[in-house]
Amino acid sequence: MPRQNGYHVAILGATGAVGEQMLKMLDLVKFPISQLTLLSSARSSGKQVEFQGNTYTVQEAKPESFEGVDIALFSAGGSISKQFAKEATDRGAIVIDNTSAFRMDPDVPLVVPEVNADDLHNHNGIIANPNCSTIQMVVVLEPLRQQLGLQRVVVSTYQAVSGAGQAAIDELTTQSTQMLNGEEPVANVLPVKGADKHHPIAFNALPQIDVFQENGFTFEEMKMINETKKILHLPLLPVAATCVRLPIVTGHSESVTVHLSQAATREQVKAILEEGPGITVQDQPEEQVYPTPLASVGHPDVFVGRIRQDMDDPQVFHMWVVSDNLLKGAAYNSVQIAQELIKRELV
Ligand code: NAP
Ligand code: 3JN
Repeated sequence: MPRQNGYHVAILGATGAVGEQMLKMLDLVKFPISQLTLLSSARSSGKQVEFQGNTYTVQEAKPESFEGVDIALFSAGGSISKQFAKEATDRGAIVIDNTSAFRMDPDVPLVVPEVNADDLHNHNGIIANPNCSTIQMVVVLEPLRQQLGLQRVVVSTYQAVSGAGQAAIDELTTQSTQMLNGEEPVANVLPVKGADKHHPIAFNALPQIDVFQENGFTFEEMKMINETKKILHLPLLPVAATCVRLPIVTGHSESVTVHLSQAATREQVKAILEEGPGITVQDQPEEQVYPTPLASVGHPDVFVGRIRQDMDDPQVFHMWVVSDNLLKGAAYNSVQIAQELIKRELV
């Protein structure tokens, strides 16, 4: 039975781009909250945050901060998750972690509720929320996997700067003004915080998200490849990804090419996607109806359009997949996981 008086929820990283949206999503779904604890670094400690008519004071995260917490939503970066996850679970909290710290750990379920909610039953205190680019793609792949089978996936992403946090949003704004004023853009954050060299993102496209691996793929690309296989329970599925950052504030877009296990028609694929949970099909190209990142902002769904059969292979389909990276890609997916835990009496 869900608890009548609700749950003690903590947000670690409450003052960040994702943390802010977590609060909005908890409010949107009317999450049953008995107590709310907002945590950050010492920098934001003491900051006041409004939620559902009450004012909360953000506190610096400490191990004791998780005393009595039922559900801890983590979104402060991988090293902070590693520092605090055990502190939280030892105190009885279930951690829903938005970072890559535990995603590929075989003991940690990696969950997109529309795809693999049953994996939640295997949790040992920590549940991982996948990378935003992975989430919106697997929501679309799963109904195709179920009905037509998957043989291969090739994706190119067009990612917004909010995926790289508040500092990247600020950098795009500042650089855009600088360039429109004819000044030299100052780059400090992208493509990777703390790198030796930075590139301007304003009026640009950066074919690097996160750090390069020895195989020439970036870590973001490897996250998409490895996480997709884990979530779909298809360890041998060939997946190739190219991840690109664009000067868009919010809304990730993806050009996805899916090789199905059998031939299908465009109408069949469209009908399957229209029935898919969490998907909104926007596909009337003759009327200029297709998803765009700007229109996706503030909506929890994954949008799909431009569905086309390949010119040479009737088993291959191309499509355009868009979602608000801070919502379904991060905050909303985490809150959905928390709702599923309650529904399945796992908390
Ligand atoms: P952000 O805007 O930079 O916010 C970072 C948050 O973490 C702030 O609340 C910050 O608090 C807090 N923080 C930083 N250092 C901390 C520390 N030592 N102890 C406690 N809190 C600390 O970043 P964001 O975009 O919200 O992303 C945060 C993390 O979420 C990322 O690093 C990533 O791991 C994950 N993320 C996941 C996805 C996804 O694809 N699912 C998407 C985006 C982000 P202060 O205000 O005190 O600095
Ligand atoms: O860049 C994006 O659009 C998504 C970025 C997500 C991100 C940013 C910093 C660290 C992650 C993530 O969730 O994969 C991480 C991380 O935890 O590795």
